[in-house]
Amino acid sequence: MARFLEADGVAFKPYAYQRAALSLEGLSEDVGDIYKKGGVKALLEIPGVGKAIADHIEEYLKTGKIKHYEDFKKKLPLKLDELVRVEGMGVKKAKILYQKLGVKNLKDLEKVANAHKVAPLFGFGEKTEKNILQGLEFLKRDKGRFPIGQILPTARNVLEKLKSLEEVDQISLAGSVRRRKETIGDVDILVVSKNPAKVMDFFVKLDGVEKVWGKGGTKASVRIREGFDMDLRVVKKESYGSALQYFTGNKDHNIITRKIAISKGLKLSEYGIFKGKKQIAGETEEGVYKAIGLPYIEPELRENEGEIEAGLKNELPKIIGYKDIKGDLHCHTTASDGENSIEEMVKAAINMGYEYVGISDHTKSLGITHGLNEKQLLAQNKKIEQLNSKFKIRNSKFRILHGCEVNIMADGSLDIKDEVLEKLDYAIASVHSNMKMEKKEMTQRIVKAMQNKNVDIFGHPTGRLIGKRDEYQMDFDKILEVAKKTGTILEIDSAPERLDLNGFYIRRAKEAGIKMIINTDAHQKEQLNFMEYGIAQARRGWSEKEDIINTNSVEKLLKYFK
Ligand code: DGT
Ligand code: CA
Ligand code: CA
Ligand code: ZN
Repeated sequence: MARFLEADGVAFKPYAYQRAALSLEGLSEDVGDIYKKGGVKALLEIPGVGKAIADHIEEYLKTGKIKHYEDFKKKLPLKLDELVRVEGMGVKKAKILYQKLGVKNLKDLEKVANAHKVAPLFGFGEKTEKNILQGLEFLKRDKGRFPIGQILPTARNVLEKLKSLEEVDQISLAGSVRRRKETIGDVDILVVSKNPAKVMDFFVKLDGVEKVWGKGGTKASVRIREGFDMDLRVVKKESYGSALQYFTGNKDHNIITRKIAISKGLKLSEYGIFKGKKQIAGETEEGVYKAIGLPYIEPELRENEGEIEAGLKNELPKIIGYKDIKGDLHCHTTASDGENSIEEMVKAAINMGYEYVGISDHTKSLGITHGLNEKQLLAQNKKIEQLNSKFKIRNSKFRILHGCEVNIMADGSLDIKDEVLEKLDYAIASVHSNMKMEKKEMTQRIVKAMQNKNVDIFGHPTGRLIGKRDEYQMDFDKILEVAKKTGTILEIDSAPERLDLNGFYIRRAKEAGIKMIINTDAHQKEQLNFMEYGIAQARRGWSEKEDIINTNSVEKLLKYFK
């Protein structure tokens, strides 16, 4: 709806629909259940959902359709969702390409761009055409994989449903989801049951299953409504550990563990570890690793990136735990493009069990987010001071920190004056514009920002958007060197489409002795829950608690800032 309204040039409404969509995505409860319990009135309590949108939701839940939306689709028969996935292709461009060249989908777009028909159009040009072709290339490369943030909630949902079955004795996610890889091909689930047939039947008939690719005695594979596949395997109790080890992977990790078993005169398979015909391990994963002389290896480390060698030498890191984080320092509020007030974000942070939260709205040069100027930042600072004094009066140790997400301009300067940044507890500096600079220029730009004594954190350092936009060109080694020299903290942004830094870069940063912070970049209170995705990347990057500064108390945390 947001896209169609935008294509029609309607003001404000597209934004309202987008906010509502974000809000619905972030719900922990199914919107159908909310409606069943409380009707339209309950829908209206969802942040960002007003009367018109609530009515649309009701219409959809009742009829499976929204007439307004169907009308739009008839008027503009485009695969808009698909087309706007191409970086640089907005809704308005898509509409023009449809009207002038009849472009309806990605295939058409590729055809006209290759035929050089896009550049001559008014408002397009050579550069846009080139960007479109690049964007199309990118999409092809990423085909068929989903960001983990899109997968994990649904996978857990299915897991819960299966768990409710009496016939399910043990259950776990396996495969790349269990390893918390940033993108997932398909979801693997492993079950122990004495009645596999019953579990299989239940699985293929789950609400949301659209296609059954196959169903055998102990294995079934389905496509679900969200567009991805799920594999379910049922094993016997005595094989659960070895099957879990096998189906968690990754493949290369498995190949090495098998080789080690062979070198010890053993055979490792998904059924267990065998000495001749006798099974000596396999009921638990710990037992499997132990039998081949290894300590337990956390799933996030199982990528054959040195974890087996480290395990053999007993030098595996003690990676950060999912409960080690004490606060979130990248939070947007209604002051810029966030969905919730400071008070609401604070309340949600307290509910997460945090000791502190940092408010970091966008700054002025990012117009579309209503970024704050100096005056507004100072006013916000006052407000936060007042809120903090209330905590003190109530004898609460909870603390609100005040920062901002300041823009790094093309020349490396910041869009907020130093004398104002100085007054805040911290500043995150991020690149949000001019992302197609040459490597040398971009590196210089970031280096200059990190050298500013008011820049404490470098936000979402590589700028990539999963499946949408490549990282910008920069010399990461140089960035690490300057981060070290200037004491700049690198951010691990947990937003599922960012995961930036990712495990690969995190490990390099750790090895360079750089401290990091895991933030969510939340634009609404529910998104504080993204934290686990960032922690997962930190774990995949071999980070320990000491590497991540927001595992500390607020006093110690503040010492890391310049
Ligand atoms: P994905 O689904 O592409 O995100 O990645 P995975 O790792 O979940 O891969 P998937 O679903 O094809 O297989 C699940 C696990 O099963 C995989 O991590 C390791 C194991 N596996 C699959 N094929 C093989 C194989 O040919 N050899 C060995 N040793 N293990 C395999
Ligand atoms: Ca998989
Ligand atoms: Ca699979
Ligand atoms: Zn940002």
